[in-house]
Amino acid sequence: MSLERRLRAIVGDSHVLTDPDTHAAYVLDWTRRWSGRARLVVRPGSTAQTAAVVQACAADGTPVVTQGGNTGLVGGGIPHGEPPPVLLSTRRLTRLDPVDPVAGQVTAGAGVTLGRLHEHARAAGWAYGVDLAARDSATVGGTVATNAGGVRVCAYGDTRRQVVGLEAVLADGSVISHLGGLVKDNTGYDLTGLLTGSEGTLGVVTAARLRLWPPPPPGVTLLLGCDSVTAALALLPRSGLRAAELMLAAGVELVQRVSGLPAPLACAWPVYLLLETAELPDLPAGVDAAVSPRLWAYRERHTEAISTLGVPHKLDVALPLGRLAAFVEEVVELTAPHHTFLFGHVAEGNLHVNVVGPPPDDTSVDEAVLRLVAGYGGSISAEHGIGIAKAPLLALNRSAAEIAAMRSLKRALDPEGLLNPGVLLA
Ligand code: 2HG
Ligand code: ZN
Repeated sequence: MSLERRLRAIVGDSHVLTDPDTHAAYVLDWTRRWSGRARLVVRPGSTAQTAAVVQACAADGTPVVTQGGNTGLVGGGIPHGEPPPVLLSTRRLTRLDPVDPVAGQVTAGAGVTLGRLHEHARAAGWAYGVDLAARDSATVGGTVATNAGGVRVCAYGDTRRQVVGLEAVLADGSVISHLGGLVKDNTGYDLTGLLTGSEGTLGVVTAARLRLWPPPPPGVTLLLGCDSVTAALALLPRSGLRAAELMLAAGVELVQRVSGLPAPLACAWPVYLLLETAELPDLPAGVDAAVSPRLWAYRERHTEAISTLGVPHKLDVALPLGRLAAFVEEVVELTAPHHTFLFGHVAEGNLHVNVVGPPPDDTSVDEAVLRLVAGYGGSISAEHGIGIAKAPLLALNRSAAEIAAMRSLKRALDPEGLLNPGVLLA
């Protein structure tokens, strides 16, 4: 039986998309920088179907690229390479169990969006610790597979810190399931930890057991105008921080132009710091500040505003905080004369360097920026993952011994190299 017929038998005809005209939403990423071709798109509706799909693809020798909400920014969920892989969409894996009020945990399917998970947790008197602007499309599976960060890392940590256990399908179609919710469980290799952040290269995440938090009491959102990045860093409160986002004048002005929002403060500043804190922090006299939750729009609209200028080169990096200001100056110089926008989760030294100007397939600016980051002792991927975008540059951050160990793990769990080939390990 052909692979297509086999898959139709597993998931039903309406969940196997073979007409390339129906593939557009799956084979092009949000930024329009990464695109590819899929042999077909398959949308399993359960873990058992996912396992059968992976098994059928393995038997056929056809690679599988897994995709959640297609909000990734490093091409990790976009099909690539020859022969065209099967694209496995996890969006129908929408299991969402009742919140366990004793443990403060919930089990969610890979296809549940972060927005839905937040609502579900809130309705039960809890909060989920990962939040990001793409919350209504980004899925549990995608955020676990990429160990997504977002705007709450300074309060709750990254996705890895929320994951108590996982269910996943391995390359041979076997299912590993560890959803019991034990927070102390010292029984051998931490497969949950290994699969979290593995970007679909070691298995297909189908569900996760997630930690929840007591919802925080109402806080304050404030925007501060600053003379410099150094001045902004000095204003970071040492406690009670729920979010800390840095923006530069170019980005804030672009957001105003594109969205029609008014200037956020009495005058324009070179640097802006958006803070969410438990209570109003003590500020030095004379700081230009505004207080309102609506100020989030200036930050959350950066990504869409930048995309109106062209296809951005998105470089998600982290710097040691003490070297952040110097890096900002140097990277702006390095990327001139292109349009460069810098913003990000400053408490973790995480900057999003967005460069618009170079053609999408020209990687020279990407490489120059990432080499600069490595020279500063920084990370070439703070929260978006490696994907296909940064796979050739992994050695900037990881030693030959580390990469060899990663390759051994990949070979052990996916000997035929069927899962997300080319992602993470070039
Ligand atoms: C954010 O923080 C996302 O808004 C996207 O990580 C960053 O668009 C980007 O470069
Ligand atoms: Zn971010």
